[in-house]
Amino acid sequence: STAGKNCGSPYFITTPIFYVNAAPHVGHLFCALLADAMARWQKVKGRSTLMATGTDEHGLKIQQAAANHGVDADTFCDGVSAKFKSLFIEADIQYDQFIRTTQQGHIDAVNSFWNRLFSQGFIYQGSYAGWYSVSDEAFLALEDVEEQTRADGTKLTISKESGHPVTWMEENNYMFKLSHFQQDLLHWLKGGVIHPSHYEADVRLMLQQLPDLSISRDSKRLSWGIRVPGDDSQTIYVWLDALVNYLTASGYPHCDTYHWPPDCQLIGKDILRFHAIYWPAFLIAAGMEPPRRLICHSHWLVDKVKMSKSLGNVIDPVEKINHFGVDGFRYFLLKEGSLNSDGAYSDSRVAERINSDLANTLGNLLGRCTAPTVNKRQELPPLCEDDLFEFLSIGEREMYTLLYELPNRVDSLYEEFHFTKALDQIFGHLHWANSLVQAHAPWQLGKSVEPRDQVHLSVVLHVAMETLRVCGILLQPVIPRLAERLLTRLGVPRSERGYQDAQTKAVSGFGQLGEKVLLQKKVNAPS
Ligand code: ME8
Repeated sequence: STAGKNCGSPYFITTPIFYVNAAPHVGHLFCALLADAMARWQKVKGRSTLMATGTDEHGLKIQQAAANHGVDADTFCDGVSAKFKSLFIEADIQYDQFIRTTQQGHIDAVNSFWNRLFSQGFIYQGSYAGWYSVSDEAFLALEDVEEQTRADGTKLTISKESGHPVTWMEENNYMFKLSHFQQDLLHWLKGGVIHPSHYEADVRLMLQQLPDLSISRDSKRLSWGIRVPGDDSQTIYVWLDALVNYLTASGYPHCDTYHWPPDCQLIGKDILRFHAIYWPAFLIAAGMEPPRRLICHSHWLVDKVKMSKSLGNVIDPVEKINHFGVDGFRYFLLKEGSLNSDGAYSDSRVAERINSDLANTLGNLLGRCTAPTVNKRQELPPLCEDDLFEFLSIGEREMYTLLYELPNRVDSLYEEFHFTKALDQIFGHLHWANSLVQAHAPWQLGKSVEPRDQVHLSVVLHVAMETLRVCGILLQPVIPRLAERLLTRLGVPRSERGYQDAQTKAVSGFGQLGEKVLLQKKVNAPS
């Protein structure tokens, strides 16, 4: 386990900053949720965190979106950025920094970073001719585009990767000596920084052709952005501007002690090239360390195509949270979303997961162990180890012992963002505890006046409630409100909800149970 290491420096984790061309959808929430759950897990392990997110507000894509809405870019960005913030509040995303690329602190960081690249000799004036995708804000090589014939017979050139239309551009602008960094990037990759590792092969392929990169546009075409320091006629390429947000979040350039590099940068697989090539190359050029880990996740699909703002096939996360509840929706996304394969979104799947896991398995178990008819003294009954041998089978005793190793197993999985597998492990124990209760029928034992039956009852309740306590601690990053209600009902003090508490037996019990709660009510898919 990594608990307790690096207590001094915060765990620094970032999400991409999201374009404000349209309101947030489930894909954006998913990425922020992965970061939030990881940051919360670090806190459970006793480490402080710096979790940064934000909005990407400059560039042609936003300039055009504002124009289409008939409002000025400032007003437009304020409106959509606020929607991301309020989604994060609704979804209990606890960020420490929310960077907007239009804020002065970020503009200062970009200026300083540009000057640093320039003074190191990695920026020169040149000319660029090639394809550009406004939707991806990306330059594309000839082999990355193809011609498409539309239904009406007209022809259109599109990006092979994203399918978005591209336009030809020819301009004088500033170039970055990207070609210079092939060896440095290969060296960085050798450290196994890209997770899951199969994405590394994609990066190596991209590295085979590494032309210099245009990093500015004529201000007459791109006016919505940060001007090149000392040359107002050119505006900084939006990806250079946007990537620097991670430095802004760290305190750069004002603070001498900014935290660098990030421990973990989360991205969707759609923006791998920018984060695995341009970004580390910029940093190395500036004499700074590239990120320690780049975690790449897959996409949410709707009817088999990527959920995306430009396609308009998006699921509104605020609407879903209002319907399903915040914890239920968080649980579904972390249980069914993955780094490796695209996830299919469906309302009925969300309802199914909530009902079967949170209401039936978790909620029922709590109800059964805390019902006043069964748990008459409303406490964690004390346990004498010898009684375990008396009343539980070998298999049952083994499973109970494994409970205190569960935190370690879950830690290894959480650390790799394998939330699905970690939740499977946790719910494996909760299922088992339900079947233990079923098999020993405490409601029968509760009716008996025999002392032996009373001891038997204590053993079963103790083991089932310990399972709930340990699982409740481990579930805090995923379903924070529900875990809070569960642990409070169990009478677990706030100061005893950390990683180490989950690894050790509750010796003297939790004292008195808290007030009765309905943990999770059943839900229906919206019709
Ligand atoms: O690319 N499923 O912003 P963006 C899962 N501003 N995740 C998805 C998704 C989907 N269908 N769609 C988007 C940009 N995402 C740039 C980033 S960073 C310096 C600049 C998530 O608004 C995913 O994490 O297009 C993706 O990488 C991110 O949102 C990009 O959002």
